[in-house]
Amino acid sequence: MAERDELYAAVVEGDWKAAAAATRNALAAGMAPVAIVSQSLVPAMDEVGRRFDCEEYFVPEMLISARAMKASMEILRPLLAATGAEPVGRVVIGTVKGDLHDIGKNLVAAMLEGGGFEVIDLGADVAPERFIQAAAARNANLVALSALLTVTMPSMKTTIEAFRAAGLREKVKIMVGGAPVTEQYAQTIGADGYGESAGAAVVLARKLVAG
Ligand code: B12
Repeated sequence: MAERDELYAAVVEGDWKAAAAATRNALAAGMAPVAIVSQSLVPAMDEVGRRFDCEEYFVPEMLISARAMKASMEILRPLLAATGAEPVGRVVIGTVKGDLHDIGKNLVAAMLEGGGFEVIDLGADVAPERFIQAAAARNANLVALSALLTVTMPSMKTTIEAFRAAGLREKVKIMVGGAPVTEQYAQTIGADGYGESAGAAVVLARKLVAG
């Protein structure tokens, strides 16, 4: 579909104005907000990641693509949230303490919103106490932790332990992800699940809240 290609190209090229315009065009053409996220934004950022891996793109290109994705998300977010239906679950999400990477976390948050979850996004560099405070205050049933650095992966473990110490571990399911994180690591630190992509995060989140 033309609108989809237009947005995909704008994000890959890092043109935030074109991304915003393409998003509006896609909506005007009747595309559902969630389809715009899953069919254009996520594949576009996957492509950006692929170009990065083969050294066609470097950090600046990655950042301008992320900015274009954000410009689109700013238009989509209120629409994703306003579907009117009771949320599937309430999730507190953040990148763990010491870690400033938030591009992947933002994609996961967007996909969860698109998947019908109420998302409380705490941003990046989030201390365990903030996760606990937000989960308790908002009565969340899911916590999603992101880490992109091997040195901040232990912050995931610290955060899970802090939930246990606060007596809240049984109240929430905790899922983890981020490029260096593995299924095995998730099990080692006592997480309830691991997802390797934003799409996988939604499938996992649904499974976790279902029981
Ligand atoms: C962009 C980037 C930055 C940007 C971040 C900007 C931002 N706002 O996020 C900036 C320039 C700030 C940065 C800084 C640093 N970075 Co950096 N950065 C990257 C880079 C190039 C891309 C990361 C990214 O956004 N990927 C794209 C997204 C879409 O993918 P993703 O994050 O993996 O997320 C997907 C999945 O993992 C999953 N997912 C993610 N989170 C979650 C959570 C849950 C719950 C689930 C289920 C799934 C899930 O879903 C996402 C979408 O599908 C990577 C290299 C790479 N190829 O990964 C290095 C990289 C992560 N950085 C690295 C380093 C070393 C640093 C610095 C220490 C550099 C320095 N010396 O200053 C600093 C650290 C700053 C800090 N304290 O955090 C290393 C980490 C090495 C390691 N193994 O620890 C990498 C791997 C580069 C490298 N090859 O050396 N970085």
